Amino acid sequence: MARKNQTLGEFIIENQAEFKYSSGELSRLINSIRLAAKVVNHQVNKAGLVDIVGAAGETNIQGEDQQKLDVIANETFISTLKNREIVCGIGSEENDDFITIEGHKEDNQNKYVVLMDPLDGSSNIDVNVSVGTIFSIYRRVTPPGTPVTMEDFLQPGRNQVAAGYIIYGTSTMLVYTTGHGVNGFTLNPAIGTFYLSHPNMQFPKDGTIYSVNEGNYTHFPLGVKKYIKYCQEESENRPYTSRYIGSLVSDIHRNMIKGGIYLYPKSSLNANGKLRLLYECNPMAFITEQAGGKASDGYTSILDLKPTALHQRVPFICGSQHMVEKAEAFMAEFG
Ligand code: P6P
Repeated sequence: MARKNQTLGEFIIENQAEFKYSSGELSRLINSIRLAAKVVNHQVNKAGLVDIVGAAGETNIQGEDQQKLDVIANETFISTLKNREIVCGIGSEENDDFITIEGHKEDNQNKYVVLMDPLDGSSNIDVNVSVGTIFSIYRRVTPPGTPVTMEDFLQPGRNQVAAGYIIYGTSTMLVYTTGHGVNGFTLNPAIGTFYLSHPNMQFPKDGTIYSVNEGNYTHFPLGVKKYIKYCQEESENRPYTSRYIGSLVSDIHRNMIKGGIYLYPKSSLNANGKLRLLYECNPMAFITEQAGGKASDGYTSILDLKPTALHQRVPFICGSQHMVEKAEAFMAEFG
């Protein structure tokens, strides 16, 4: 039961019975993410003041310049998760391969793998636009005590036991689900405590906001072009409002509160779209569905896709159920 202004710690304890595995494990998992989120929040908030903004000089597997905060966020979450004796492996946007965590005990009985985008939207950092962390949690499928394998990471999104995001915006929020609805917690930075501010978040079934990078319009499939024109034409509650921050967490968080649709479709420039299935689309799809919304690649539910590679990309359409269904109808008819 969610009570307004409950702390995240109280909420986890009062709701851990819902978690079908050992209650203490969930608490330790979410608590480690909570701690890392506070550390990263502090770094993000001071980015403009200290020379940690701007490219770290490296590039990640995506071939994107690694911003210094990307590196800091990645290292913060990895070290925090390693020290909790519960995670046996981590997959991150910033690491080419997955990380195996041996654990301090002889027989590593750690049962969870975490996939994450430690700082999504990082290109926005040096222009002071909100960014986010996205995480996805699975139980390993290979036997505890043996080295974690790629099979433990390439699970369909339907298998997630928890997923969430942290949005470092005008306030810092942690939003997550363990399969029993979605709850949002806002950080009081003065005392470093997350308070339940958005209990039982629900995606409105309809909305009037569409989020897509229209600069790619000419490269989109015909069905996507037709849907965008549908959003723009005068009729009943249209034209819709176009809102695109260029930060996945921010765009979807806003749409979940106000109603709306986010699209990153395939195009002649990106045959599979841009977003990564394992640590962007799956966790955001789990949250979206738990909040009553819909998420697909235009044809198949994101959560039903069978992953084939750690960093694979998929087309992503996510948001208010009726808006996603309308976009899917155009794509079914026109491709
Ligand atoms: P584009 C950020 O790089 C990101 O992964 C998402 O956060 C965001 O929605 C999208 O890419 C923006 O991509 O091509 O429109 O700049």
